[in-house]
Amino acid sequence: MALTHPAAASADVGLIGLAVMGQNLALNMADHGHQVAVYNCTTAVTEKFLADNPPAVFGTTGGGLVAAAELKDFVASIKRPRRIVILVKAGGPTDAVIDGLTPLLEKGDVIVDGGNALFTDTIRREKALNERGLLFVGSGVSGGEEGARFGPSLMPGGKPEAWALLEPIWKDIAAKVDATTGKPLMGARPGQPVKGGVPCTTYIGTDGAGHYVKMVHNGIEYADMEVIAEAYQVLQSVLHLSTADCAKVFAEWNTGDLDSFLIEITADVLGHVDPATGKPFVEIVLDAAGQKGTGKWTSTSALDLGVPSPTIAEAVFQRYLSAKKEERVAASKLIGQPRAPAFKVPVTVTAVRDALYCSKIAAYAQGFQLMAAAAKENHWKLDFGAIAQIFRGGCIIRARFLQKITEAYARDPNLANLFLDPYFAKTIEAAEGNWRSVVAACALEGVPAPAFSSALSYYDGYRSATLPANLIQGLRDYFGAHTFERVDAPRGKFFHVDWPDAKRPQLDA
Ligand code: NBP
Repeated sequence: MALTHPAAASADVGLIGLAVMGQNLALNMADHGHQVAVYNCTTAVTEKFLADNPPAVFGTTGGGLVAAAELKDFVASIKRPRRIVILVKAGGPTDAVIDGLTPLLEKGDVIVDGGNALFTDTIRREKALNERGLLFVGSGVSGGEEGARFGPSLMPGGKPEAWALLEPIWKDIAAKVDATTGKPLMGARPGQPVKGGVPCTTYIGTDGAGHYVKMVHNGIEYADMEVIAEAYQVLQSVLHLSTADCAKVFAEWNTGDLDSFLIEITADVLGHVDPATGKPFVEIVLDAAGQKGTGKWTSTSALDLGVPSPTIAEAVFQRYLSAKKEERVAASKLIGQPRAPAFKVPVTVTAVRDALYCSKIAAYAQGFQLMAAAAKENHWKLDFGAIAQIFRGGCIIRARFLQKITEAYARDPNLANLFLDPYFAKTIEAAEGNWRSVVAACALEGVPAPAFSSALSYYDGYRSATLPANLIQGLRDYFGAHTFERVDAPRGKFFHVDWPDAKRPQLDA
């Protein structure tokens, strides 16, 4: 289907990048009554997209698609001030699209980057575009293909005047949740607008705030998936459940506090049978996890800001370890199986559930502490209750328990850590014994559970009035004269001991 010239200034919004996310977001906007001008670098992709989605698809919604083969015709077809959403590969491709677009735009137009950009890139791009009189929004888009099509969670950052231009469309297309319960709401059929409800989008903050929050969302997602994978491994390796029985356990868990998209699809994936072999699908999938880098970015940011986020980082490291498949296979032959433990710690399915839930709370506690530190560093005013609420619908980490986070920040907007909120404190108190039993059983039986155990150590470290860092300070003062503070002197006053010189050269070596 050859593309014709669209009428000048006829489209409400433009969208560049017709891969998975772009196509689905364009259809979502059209479903909500918007005329969407679309453009893709490879024109054949645009032609096929239009052919696959003729005007009849949108019926009487008033929405639809127009397309141009040339970027200048695409730009001319959009009403001013123009709103142009970019959904292309993050990094170089995003810069290339912005560079091509900028000379064609006019003062007051807004570019919206919906890709997974690194927040520092977003800050740089916004500054450069603002200097040219253009507006820029870096918006996290979560929910994958299905979310983009029927309601994603959207995390926009930029100038308030840029958000004001984007807000009506973003609120139309975002997932919706019930205002009181936070439960996701559905339309009468997929694609049909939801009546009422709170849209899963809110203004996050200036410049890179939206992409920062999306990055931490992804870091939490890594941890969430790792703790689910560890629960599956404990069910298999410690409790010796079949894959089909594991699927049933996850389906059961999905009816309680763990009710979430990821637990629901875990039951589906574990229950799926490979048609070619008749085996459970997961048993034919190679155990080498991939990644696209947002978990690493989150962990790097945690290291940069000095915020302990071990469970998120462990999730990233465990993916790296999983990817070393051949080395692990060789090591398993050389090192062999763990020795039989001197004693056993009894573990139940409920104990595994508790370990999963507590570890998940720890990962979210880390993610929210990280966002708080970044907000301070970057002068963003983040509303954590609202952020937890926009995660309730549309996105990959959507979960019933996020409502508890919203409620926790309603009780105390300055909450230092989720562990300090009465609901979470009580929940962990009730489940702590089971959490410890699972971690102990894994250690005794040689089953790796790095997220479960690092989350527990993080919890124990956080609630410890004293840690052995006094010894670390003593050692640092010994070999490097790094000084130390005293427990019986005011904070910020530093001391040093003249250690015996004789031993210092040996330690330095
Ligand atoms: P991809 O990330 O696979 O990007 C493909 C798109 O980028 C195509 O439209 C391609 O055009 C375009 N593109 C490339 Br590659 N280089 C280009 C260039 N130099 N100039 C212009 N266009 C270029 O697509 P996606 O999976 O739909 O993701 C889009 C964005 O959304 C990414 O930033 C991604 O990280 C983010 N995201 C993805 C998901 C998800 O579940 N997939 C979820 C949330 C966010 P072509 O057709 O001409 O090659």
